[in-house]
Formats: sequence, structure tokens, C-alpha cells
Amino acid sequence: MAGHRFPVPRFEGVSQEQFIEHLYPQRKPLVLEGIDLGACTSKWTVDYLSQIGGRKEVKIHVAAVAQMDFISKNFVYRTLPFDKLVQRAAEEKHTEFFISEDEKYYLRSLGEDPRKDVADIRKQFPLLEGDIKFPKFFKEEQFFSSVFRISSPGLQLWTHYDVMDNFLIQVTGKKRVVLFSPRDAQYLYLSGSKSEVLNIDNPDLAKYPLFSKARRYECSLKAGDVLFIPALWFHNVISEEFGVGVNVFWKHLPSECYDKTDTYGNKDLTAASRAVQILDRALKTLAELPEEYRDFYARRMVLHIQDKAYSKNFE
Ligand SMILES: O=C(O)CCC(=O)C(=O)O
Repeated sequence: MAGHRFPVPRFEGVSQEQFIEHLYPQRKPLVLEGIDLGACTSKWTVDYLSQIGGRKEVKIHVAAVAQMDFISKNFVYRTLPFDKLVQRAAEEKHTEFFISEDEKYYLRSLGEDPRKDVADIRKQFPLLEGDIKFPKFFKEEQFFSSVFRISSPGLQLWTHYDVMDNFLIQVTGKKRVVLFSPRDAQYLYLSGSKSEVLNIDNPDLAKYPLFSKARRYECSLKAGDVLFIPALWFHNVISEEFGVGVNVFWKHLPSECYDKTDTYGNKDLTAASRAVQILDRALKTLAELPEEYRDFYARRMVLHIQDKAYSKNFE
């Protein structure tokens, strides 16, 4: 595939000061190695998680294929006790299954009432809390959520962005993450916060010709690695092995900028949603014009937006 590829830089033994003063302000993805994450990286085996994590019911994504697609919804939601989910996600073939014996599982843990509560594994899995330390690279009051990410081997999660800053902690297993800059959104064929291009390694360029222009940042995560994913950076995740991850979202901006009904960390900022609604109204108004005039004023509006709202500071 054509297009630019960049490795995500890796940093070993970074201090709180180095991260906050030098790395964080660049707002680019990076992998932190050697962060003290507690005992989870050695303790969280399938047996241990099944015993200590308990039998709490969790809602999971189940698919017959490895490449999960949120737009066409090629998966179903099911519930399983946490211990069963861990056991099934760790096996390649299942004797008990919902769709097929080689179905894939994905857990993105939720709050007690997902419509109202954000996920915090310390609350939903209190017996595991003592095993994991989150990187202390943001203030406690900025914390938003902590989420279990447990996936079957081979599972690929669709490309999407979130609106909060994020540490993706790889606790066990290997994962490949491909990221795209928010500045390349125009090449990603977006439907809401998700990209329509599922097969990022072998994309259908007849259908998605602009995708080859997207700059691709790539890293492999192993147990103990922490990937910093700045808000709005698109990410696509492939679990190369059964793996357990935890991601921590935190608020980079003042709390009032975020949508108060957002429990996932992926609803657009309130000012962005308002701007989009106003644009939709402007488009309805433009539709009152004959085609030749609509086209002319639409082009002028695009130029006006570029002039007034695009940042001059990004490469
Ligand atoms: O690691 C995963 O399974 C997905 C991670 C992710 O999408 C996130 O941290 O926002």
C-alpha cells in the first residue's frame, strides 16, 4: 500500500516531569516502557482473572469473523460471566459458543448502568484494583474512566477516535496498533467517529482511493507497554494474541467542554456538536438555492471555514 508510514516513538523510564513538560505538549502518540503498573503484568493469567475477577455478568461483542465492524454491525452483543468470558477469549476453538466454534470475543467493560455510569475497573472489579497502578501523569480530578479491553487472538477493532486523552495499558499479550492523525480525517471515510475502511492493511483503493494518503503510525505493544493516544487520534487495534488491556481516559480540557451524558469518552465536545448542528441548518438553507448558486456559495463557505477555523500551527 502506498502512503507514509511512521513508527510510534518509544521512551523508556520516563518521569512524571519529563512526560508532562516535554512529551505531552507535543500531542503525538508514543509508547512508554518501564512504567510501574503494579503486579498485574505478571499476575493476570487466565486462571487468576477467572478466580479473582469473579462471575459478574459482562456485556461482550461476539463475531464470527476477526475483523469487527461497528458500521455494518457484523457482531452481536451477548452477556457472559466475567470468568467465562476470560476463558473463552483465551481459547481458539470453543465447545460452548453463541455463533460458531471459532467465534471471537471482545470486552469493553462498562459502568454499572452504562447509560449513567462511566467504567472504572476499580469499582466494577474491586478485587483486582490492588494489582494495577495507573501512570500518574495527569491529575486525579482529570480522571474519567478505566476500561477493561479483553480480546480473542486475531481480533481487530475498527478505526475510531475518542475525545479524551488515553493511556492504553497492555497488561498481557501482544497487540498491534495503527494510528492516524486527526489532520488526516479527510482520507479516512468517516461515519461518525468510525472509519469505513476496515481492512487497513489491504484496503479497497477503488472504493477508498484517498485512504492511501493517510499517514500511518504504527506500534507493537507487549505486556507492560503503555500507549499514549491523544484525543482525536484515530486508532485501529489488532490483538495478535489473547490479551488483557486496560485503558484510562482523562480530561485534557476543562470538564464543562465535554458532553455530560458521555459515559464512553467518545461523544463530541459540546461546542463541536453545536457547530455541526448549525452547519446542518446552513446546508438546509443552501438547499433553497438553484444548483449553480448552491455550488458557488458552498465553495465560498468551505474557503471561509478553512481560512477562519483551520489551525496554521499543524504540519
Ligand atoms: O486495546 C483495545 O482493544 C482497544 C483500545 C481502544 O480503542 C482505546 O483505548 O480507546
